Amino acid sequence: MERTFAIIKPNAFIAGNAGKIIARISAEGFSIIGLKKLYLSKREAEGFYYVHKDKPFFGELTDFMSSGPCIVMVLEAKDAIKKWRDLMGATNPANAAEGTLRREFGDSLEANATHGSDAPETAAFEISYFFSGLELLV
Ligand code: RTP
Ligand code: MG
Repeated sequence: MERTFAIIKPNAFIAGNAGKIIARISAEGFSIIGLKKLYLSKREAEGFYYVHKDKPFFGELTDFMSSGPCIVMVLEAKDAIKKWRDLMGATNPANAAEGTLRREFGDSLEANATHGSDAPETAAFEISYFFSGLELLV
């Protein structure tokens, strides 16, 4: 079993789609190990996305991520990192396959409904950024 870190981004939360996304996560066979609603500050969003700090979209990305509530989650499954990225679909909703979350709930490249870790090391950093060990007891 593997764990990954997931976010339901502000556009999906504000549109009222968080429940549908969580239902899909369960239907696809993930265990939800941790879950909470947060309203990130600009500073907190910058800390989370520090790997992108030199990218041209960093300012807009962190403005968007601090523009409304998010749901942050720890998901567990076999090959959870890849399984969750496959369920999300391509980064740009315009390129995401039919049946993926970003195709269904994404509004734009930035407001693409969900986030997922891209490797075991980033999953470990991202989980620990938002959750303590005590919050992840099973
Ligand atoms: P994520 O980290 O959110 O799961 O998405 P990802 O791996 O598919 O994409 P990544 O390259 O890590 O980019 C992080 C988020 O930044 C926004 N983005 N904007 N304007 C742009 O060119 C651009 N490129 C990426 C997206 O919202 C992406 O999810
Ligand atoms: Mg990424």
